[in-house]
Amino acid sequence: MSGAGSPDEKPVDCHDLRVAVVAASWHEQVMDGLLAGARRALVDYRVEAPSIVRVPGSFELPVVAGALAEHGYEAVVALGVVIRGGTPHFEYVCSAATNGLSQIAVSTGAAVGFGLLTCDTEEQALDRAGLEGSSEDKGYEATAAALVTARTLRRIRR
Ligand code: DLZ
Repeated sequence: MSGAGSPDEKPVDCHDLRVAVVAASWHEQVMDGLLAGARRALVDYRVEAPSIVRVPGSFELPVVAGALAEHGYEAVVALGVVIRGGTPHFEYVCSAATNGLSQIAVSTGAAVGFGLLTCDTEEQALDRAGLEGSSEDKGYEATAAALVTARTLRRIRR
C-alpha cells in the first residue's frame, strides 16, 4: 500500500503537534489492534505525550473528538469498529459517527483521522485491525493520515 499517511510513507517529525486519540470500547480485540497501530504511528512520527481518551461506543466519537479539537488539539484520531447486526442500528451508528467526524474536521479545522471500521463481520474487522495475520493496519493509517494533514494545515496557516 502507498499514499499519504500509509504505512509505506516515510514518517515526518510531529513532535510539536498536539495530538489526541479517541477510541470506542466495543469489540475489544479489534480495538486493541487499532490502538496498537495508532501507538506505532505516534512513535514513528515522534509525537510527544499524545492524549488517549476512551468513549463507550462509536456513536460517542464525534462529541468527544469535537471537544478535543475545540481545546486546541491539531490532530484528533477517531478509532472505532461497528459490526453489522440484524437490525438497522448499524446504519444509524455508522452514519452518525461518520457525518459527525467529517463535520468536526470542517467546522474546527482540526485534522481528524478516520479510523472507524464499518464491517459486515468480525473477521473483516480483524483483517483490518493491524493484528498478526491482518492484511491492513487501519489504526496506523488513520493516525498517520491525521498527522500528515495537521502538518499540511500548519504550513498553509503559517
Ligand atoms: C449499541 C451499539 C451497537 C449495537 N453496536 C456497536 C458497535 O458495533 N460498535 C460500537 O462502537 N458501538 C456500538 N453500539 C454502541 C453505540 O455506539 C453507543 O455507544 C450506544 O448506543 C450508547 O449511546
